[in-house]
Amino acid sequence: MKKIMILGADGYLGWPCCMYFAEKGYNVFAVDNYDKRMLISQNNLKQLYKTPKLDERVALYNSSNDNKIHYKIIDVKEKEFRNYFKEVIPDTVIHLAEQPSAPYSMLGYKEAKYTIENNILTTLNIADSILNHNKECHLVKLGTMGEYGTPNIDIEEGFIEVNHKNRKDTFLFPRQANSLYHTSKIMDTDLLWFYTRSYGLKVTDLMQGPVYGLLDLSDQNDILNTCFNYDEYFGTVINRFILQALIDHPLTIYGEGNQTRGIIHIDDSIKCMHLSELNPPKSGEMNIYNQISETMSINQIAKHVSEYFKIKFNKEVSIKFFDNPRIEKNNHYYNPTYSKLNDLGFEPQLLSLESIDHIVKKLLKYKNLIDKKLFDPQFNW
Ligand code: USQ
Repeated sequence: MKKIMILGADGYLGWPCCMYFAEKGYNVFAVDNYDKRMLISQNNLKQLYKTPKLDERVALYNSSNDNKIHYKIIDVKEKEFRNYFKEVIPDTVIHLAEQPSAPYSMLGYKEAKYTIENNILTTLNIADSILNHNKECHLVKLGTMGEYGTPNIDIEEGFIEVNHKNRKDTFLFPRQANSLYHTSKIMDTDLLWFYTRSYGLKVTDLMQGPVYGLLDLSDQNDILNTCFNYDEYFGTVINRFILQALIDHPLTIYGEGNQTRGIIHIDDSIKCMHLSELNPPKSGEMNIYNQISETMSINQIAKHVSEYFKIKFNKEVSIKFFDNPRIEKNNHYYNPTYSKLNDLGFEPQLLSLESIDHIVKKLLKYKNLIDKKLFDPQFNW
């Protein structure tokens, strides 16, 4: 059995990833240190429903599945991680153990420092553990489309060939992000590119857009659902809009709503990680994939959500435009290339009435738990 270590296993993507890879017959080693739970409680936020901690989830999962998940509660940037890596010697590491919120990283120096330290030092510790204990290990690292920002040229998949004064070379595509969180991801990419070209590591860096939805594993018990954030820090735009519409709260569009992003359903996100796992680069090469299913402006997302609620519930969804609390371009060119995962067999599901319906059906029973105080943005950066 192939050994896969999933870091950040208690998170929105991490836990479904553990179940998915276990179902596919991998030997799964789940790692987390509960930092995300700590950040949520420290900032008086909450998730839509409570989820059992990783140790309980693993016990629950293992009680009804033959392929058992292993787990360890440790901090990926510390020495215990290196020891665990040495003990397991994984074939693949999926690195999701980062502070994932752009607004959180911009709150102040403490939050910026936490984000930069956590995100860079986890990545460094993983790269160095691979280098010292199993150079054949494939690192699949979650990056973000936000690393590129919104340049006024087409965005390539990771690299660009530059022709300068009659000489040519290939470089990482220019990156210029809008938050310190996104900037920490740029630093990760640089660090991993260094390890790849200098020491021959095998790295896949996934430039993912905002994710939405809940994973659909056929026999998944509700208690094994992934966590669901909808606050202004840890909730992503589509998940927030769906919950807002469910309780007749206006959709919170920041700025004019013309900012455009690449989006992806959580099922697709995990399928792409699997495809990446199955197609490691050669030693010394770095695969960079733009992991999105389609691009859409925030206004278009709001339109899809509104149309769904009109058709299914005969509800008029209202919209409230806020002065953008973020520093980001409101109107911009956006044309990313995203074909490499499709070449590997990825068939994206798009945001549609059906996909929204699927999410709404899963979340409807939690409607009374939605706290509308978490919707309007309170923090400007
Ligand atoms: N937005 C609204 N209204 C809201 C929330 C967001 O208009 O209520 C807008 C934001 O201004 C932004 C866009 O929606 O332009 C996306 O915001 P988001 O909160 O959904 O996503 P973001 O902060 O960019 O970060 C999320 C994840 C992060 C991941 C990133 C991918 O939290 O971990 O890396 O999506 S990307 O956006 O491509 O960089």
